[in-house]
Amino acid sequence: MKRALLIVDVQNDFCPGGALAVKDGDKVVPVINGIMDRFDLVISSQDWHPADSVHFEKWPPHCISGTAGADYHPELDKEKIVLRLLKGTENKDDGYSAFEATNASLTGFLQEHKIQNLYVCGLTTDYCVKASVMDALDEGFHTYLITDAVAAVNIQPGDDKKALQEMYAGGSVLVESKEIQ
Ligand code: VGL
Ligand code: ZN
Repeated sequence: MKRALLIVDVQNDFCPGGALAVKDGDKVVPVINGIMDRFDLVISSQDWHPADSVHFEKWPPHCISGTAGADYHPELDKEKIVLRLLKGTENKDDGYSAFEATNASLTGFLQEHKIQNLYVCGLTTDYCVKASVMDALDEGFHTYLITDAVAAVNIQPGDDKKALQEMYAGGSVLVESKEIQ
């Protein structure tokens, strides 16, 4: 069975020094770079907000389209990324899930490429990674969450563990990067 890697929001604003930095956000980068070769194809998503989004009533402004904060982390290996999904692009749109991208259909793309297994990693465990995993399950994909290739916002301590539990209860498989052969 063919498998794809979905890299969620590995962007400067979610990494140390960024506008919505999460602890150890940058630590996912070498892990992700190290596993890309094990997949039939690699897809990324980016949070890509307009400057005046309702999203910023809940969050400090971050990942504004076209800014340096919205760029991928500079060390992320971009060569293998064949589809770049942009989400949260409208003023009234949180766009947490990569399946809500407005420039392409992730479901359509995966179906076209006969991908049944989707492995998800990136930022952030408790928002965009979780939303993407839950949508992938709803769309009928065999869905895997790579536990050592994610980092969380953790507004409340333990939000990361709760998110992992929700993804597991929803039917996703929790794997470590070293288990992916
Ligand atoms: C995200 C909070 C706000 C994420 C995006 O990428 O997980 N979190 N916008
Ligand atoms: Zn956002």
